[in-house]
Amino acid sequence: MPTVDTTSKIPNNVDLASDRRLQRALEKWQPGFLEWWGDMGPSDFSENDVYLRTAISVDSDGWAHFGHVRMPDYRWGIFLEPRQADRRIPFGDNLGTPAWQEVPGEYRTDLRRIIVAQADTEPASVEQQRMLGHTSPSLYDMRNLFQVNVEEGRHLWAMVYLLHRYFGKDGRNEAEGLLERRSGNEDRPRILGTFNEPLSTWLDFFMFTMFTDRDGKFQLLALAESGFDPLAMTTRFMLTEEAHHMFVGQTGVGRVVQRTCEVMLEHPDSDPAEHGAVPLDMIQRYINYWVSSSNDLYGSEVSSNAAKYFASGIKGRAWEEKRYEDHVALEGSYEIERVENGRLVKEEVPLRNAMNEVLRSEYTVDNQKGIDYWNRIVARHDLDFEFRLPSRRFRREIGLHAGFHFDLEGGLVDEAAFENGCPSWIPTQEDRDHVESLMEPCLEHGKIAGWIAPPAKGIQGQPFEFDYVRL
Ligand code: BYC
Ligand code: FE
Ligand code: FE
Repeated sequence: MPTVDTTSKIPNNVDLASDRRLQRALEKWQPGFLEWWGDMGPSDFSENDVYLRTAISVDSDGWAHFGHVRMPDYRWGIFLEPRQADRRIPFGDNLGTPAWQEVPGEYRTDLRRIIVAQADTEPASVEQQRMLGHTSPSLYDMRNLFQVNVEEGRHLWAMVYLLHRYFGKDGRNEAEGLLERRSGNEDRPRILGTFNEPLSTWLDFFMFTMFTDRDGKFQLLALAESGFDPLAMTTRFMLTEEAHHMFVGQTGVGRVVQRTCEVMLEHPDSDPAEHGAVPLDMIQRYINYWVSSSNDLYGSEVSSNAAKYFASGIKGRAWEEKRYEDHVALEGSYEIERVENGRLVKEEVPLRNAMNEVLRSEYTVDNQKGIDYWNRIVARHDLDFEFRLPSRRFRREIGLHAGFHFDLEGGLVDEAAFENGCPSWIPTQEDRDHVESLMEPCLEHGKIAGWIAPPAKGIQGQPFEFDYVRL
């Protein structure tokens, strides 16, 4: 792997300087990116110094540099994990053959489609989050928001590099398209559903980084196994950055729960909402909303696309090499449930066709750990409440369960019962109004808004009072 070049216009460890054409093409894309960042990135705060980590190498220790920078000066770069010598395709029909260093013609369309879908989510999330800086509950949180934003910008760079380097003119066109679509726009929306939903409060932001960035984790884990080596190497490095995004979500929600518990103990006889906290059942409704939306991001339970991706070696399972023995997956089946004649029936489907559901199952296990973490916070306060994950069938718009109605436990219900249940299952307008009413910025050093507890510790050994953002 060439050494890391942090001084050129586009920092990289892919020896960009040796490929003048590619370098020029990316340098031509760069102003468009910066213009997009100016228009659609964090609203305001572009003149403020923010305590950010910047990727400067791919060594497992010391890959990041921490320091105050203005966001527009962030060094967005291209970093791939070092290539493993003699890497082989770890699954599918091409199992054991040398990993591809260039795109095989027969898989070109599928690979491009996957890379574009992945790429599209990155700027989409930045667009969704662009107004949140104005209502930050603390400087610490504001810094975390901006950290997530600049890194999603870098993930866009990671995918655009692949498009430019490996997909010729089509790839360059797709790279342009990524700067043209807009989250929530009627005429040119982002590709996947969740990435068009508004993120109007910090509670939504924490839920999103907990549950939607976690879809990112699992999709990236599946792509990190890819037989297309450059995709595997770039997603592996993206995963190291992703961990912090999910930390922001899990601890963010945890701190909201913590604060609510404190308020409940202080005022045992009244509604915590009256004291500026978010009631636990309201938090549960936000969980139900974002989990169900994010569940759709895995696609249909039975998918010939997924089977094809697995067969060709483009997209594997999470931890494919480490976790599984049978990497061909032609034998064996996977049990799914589907509605037939008005009731749920179990059905065995060929394993390859169920790969979306296999990934969604892993995701659900990971989600449950977050739920358990929040429940431990409640239990520490001796309060009687338990958070639960909604059923995977709840509120689905993609896949086998779309078009039917299910309750939180996954029981089939009719439309009337569903409509009846919704006010206690997903945030109501009153819930949203309440949470929105709490979104008063708190931007003094060492201070925090009343609806959330301070973090257990600061960033990179700094205290909570640190000047994470210089206003
Ligand atoms: N919304 O066979 P099916 C992240 C479409 S997040 C709208 O079931 P397939 C991040 C699908 O495209 C990770 N449409 O699906 C997080 C197909 O359309 P066409 C993002 C949807 O292809 C936070 C049709 O429905 N990465 O990184 O097996 C912040 C039926 O297709 C949706 C990836 O997703 C939806 N939710 O699987 C920042 C990885 N779901 O072709 C970043 C790349 C499905 O019939 N993507 N459809 O028109 C993929 O691997 C696959 O495209 C999917 C879908 C898993 C998304
Ligand atoms: Fe990302
Ligand atoms: Fe992320």
